[in-house]
Amino acid sequence: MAKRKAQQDPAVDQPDNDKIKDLEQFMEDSSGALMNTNTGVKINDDQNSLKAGERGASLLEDFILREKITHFDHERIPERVVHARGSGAHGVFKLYEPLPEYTKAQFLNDTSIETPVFVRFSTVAGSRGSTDLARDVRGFAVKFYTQEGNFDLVGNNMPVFFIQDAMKFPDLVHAVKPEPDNEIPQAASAHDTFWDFISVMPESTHMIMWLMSDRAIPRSYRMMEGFGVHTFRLVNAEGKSCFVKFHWKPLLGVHSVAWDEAQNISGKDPDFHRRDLWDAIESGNFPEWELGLQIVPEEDEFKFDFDLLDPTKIIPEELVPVRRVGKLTLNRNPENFFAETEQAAFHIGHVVPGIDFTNDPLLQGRLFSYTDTQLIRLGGPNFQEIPINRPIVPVHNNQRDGFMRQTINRGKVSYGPNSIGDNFPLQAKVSEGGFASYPERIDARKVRARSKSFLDHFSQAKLFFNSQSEPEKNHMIDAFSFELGKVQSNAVRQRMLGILSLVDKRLASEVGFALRLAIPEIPEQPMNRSIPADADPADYEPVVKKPSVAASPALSMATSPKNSIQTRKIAFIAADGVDGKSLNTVKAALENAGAIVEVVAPRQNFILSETDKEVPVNHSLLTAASVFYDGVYVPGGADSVATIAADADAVHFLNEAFKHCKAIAADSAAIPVIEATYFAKQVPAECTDESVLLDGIVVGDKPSTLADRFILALAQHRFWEREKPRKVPA
Ligand code: HDD
Repeated sequence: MAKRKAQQDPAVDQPDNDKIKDLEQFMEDSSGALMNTNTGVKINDDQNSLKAGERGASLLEDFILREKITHFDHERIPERVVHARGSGAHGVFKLYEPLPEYTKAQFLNDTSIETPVFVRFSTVAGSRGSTDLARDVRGFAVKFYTQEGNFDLVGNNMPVFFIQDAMKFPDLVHAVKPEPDNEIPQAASAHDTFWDFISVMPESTHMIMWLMSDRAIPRSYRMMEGFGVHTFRLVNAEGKSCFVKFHWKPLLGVHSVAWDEAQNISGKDPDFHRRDLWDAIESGNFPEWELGLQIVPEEDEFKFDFDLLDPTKIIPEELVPVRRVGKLTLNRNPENFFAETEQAAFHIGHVVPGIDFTNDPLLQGRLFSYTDTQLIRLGGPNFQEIPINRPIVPVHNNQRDGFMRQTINRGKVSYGPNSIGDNFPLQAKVSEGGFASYPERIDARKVRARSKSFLDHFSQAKLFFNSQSEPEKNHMIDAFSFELGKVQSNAVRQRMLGILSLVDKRLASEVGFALRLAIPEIPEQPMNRSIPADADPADYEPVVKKPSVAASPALSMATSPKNSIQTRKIAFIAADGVDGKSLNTVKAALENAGAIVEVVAPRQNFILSETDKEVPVNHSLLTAASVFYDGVYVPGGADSVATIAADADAVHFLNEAFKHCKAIAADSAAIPVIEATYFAKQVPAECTDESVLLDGIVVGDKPSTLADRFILALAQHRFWEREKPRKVPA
């Protein structure tokens, strides 16, 4: 275990691994050093440029000024065309049990290896400086530095995609990005061009259900699932192949925030997810996911009523269970955002022996796009030599030169075959770990076409909607109403209502109600716009099927385990005169259960308890907001209670926490504070475990019992039933 060498010493040990050791040779640390130029000349004056006299013009001769300004002028590189905003972290992957029957990949067979990883989470549509809490898909890209080379699993937090063929990717991205005439709106899909495109691309219907669900506004990167999306192949040592879908299952469960809350956080802390990930790792709360595999034997390829090659389809977990095979732990923050997170280059084509591709046409197009984009973004073909991208195994081949070449290749030979260099580097036999593509049989005509097996666009959209809890369905109705409400074109709105009516009548009619638009009797046939010029529309007619599985509990976040408050953030609202016991007993109990407690007071720095003890304050009501927390507690103490009850910001804090359906607790002595809130009438007359599970409001005069009940409430995450009256003025 080694501490990071960052200037700001982390609170906990953040372990080394082989990749970290590899990175260390490139690290620079200025502590105790004298300043010098890039050519190593010590700098005597970094304050003044060289001038012809004290008040004279600067001299061209000033190589120190020129070097400094030139470097600065070139500091920026193009942001990623999609997934521009992200955050990364180092970690390790540890396998639970060998999987030789499926794959020969060493990191999926040797349980003694800890494979180093670098993970980058991202939003998709927004620019580098946009908010973390946009309604959007989240990228979940994992680079495994295996002993057989790098394997990148470049996935998302949603298991399907908008389009079936990479040919449409630039169109999709042009539609969702800010509109080109005025570059509005930033990091939002709620605008005409996006919904115009979606309304004429029925294949996007399933993905749109995910995007309008709360999955698009996660509570934390640490509380999201991840998916490889496509069906990949695994290949074992005998050359036998099976199909696989990759999953990441977060050990903290899958949780989201409310949409109103997301918009609020976007203003108050646009770095909310980035900060959350960083802080969790700095404090030793290392985020964890289990790697899950859904394995389909090759002979079962056509067993399903959807095509395994269609990236708009999931394999319901009821049909093929997810087998958890190992654990990913993120245990180290980067030293430098640009060098590591920004320069990390992921590519779906980075595979190792034992993992291979399928003919999913979206996957196939991605195989081209990722290297191509790095060439422009990172400036040339040597981006693999950037420290974060280098494999932990040495690289030997005959590729040479190019911008910014780092490697000094010895000798005369840079070609093969050769005799001067004894034919080195030699090709590796398969038995020596050489990669050989899976020899899939292909016997086909060259065509531009879409398989008929890809034309069922609605049944899994229905499956997703039907699998949601009532509050989740309501949130989706609200999300569609919001997004289409921001659309100006009634024709686009109407076409979307037509599509929604093919998914669920209630969904369509409630969104139609909000838009005050009727659902078209016969939905316009949008496919007409998204077929080739000479195609027969009948060949592209969507197939309307009943889902083979009626509902899949795994698709609902409501089924996520609710037994832990690990890393949840709780605000204690207090002022001078706080009852120390009421504060400290509950604080200790919550911290003992793994939560993080912060004291929020009218002013910064500290408050005085009833017995004049200083209690540290983390935030004032000015710098904190209820949306940064998972729950709120108001301790007793007559003076504190009187101050808080009379403080409009404190009362707003509680009202807003109530509006966002969070657990709220108060010492019985703090009832005057609750009475000042909007929800005073909803506090149960008698507080029991049952009432707490129903309402999420805890009141009590015994701090230890109160703490137990508060923990029970916090573990539920949210009490969405409260949304029904929708009358909270926060
Ligand atoms: Fe992509 C970045 C995930 C389809 C082209 N993509 C990118 C990242 C993620 C994904 C997580 C960010 C990686 C990072 O953190 O650096 N992309 C997906 C998923 C897809 C998908 C899950 C569908 C299943 N992507 C997709 C298609 C294309 C691209 C069809 C093009 C044909 N994606 C790119 C890109 C990016 C990218 C332009 C931008 C920056 C980069 O690659 O490095 O090449």
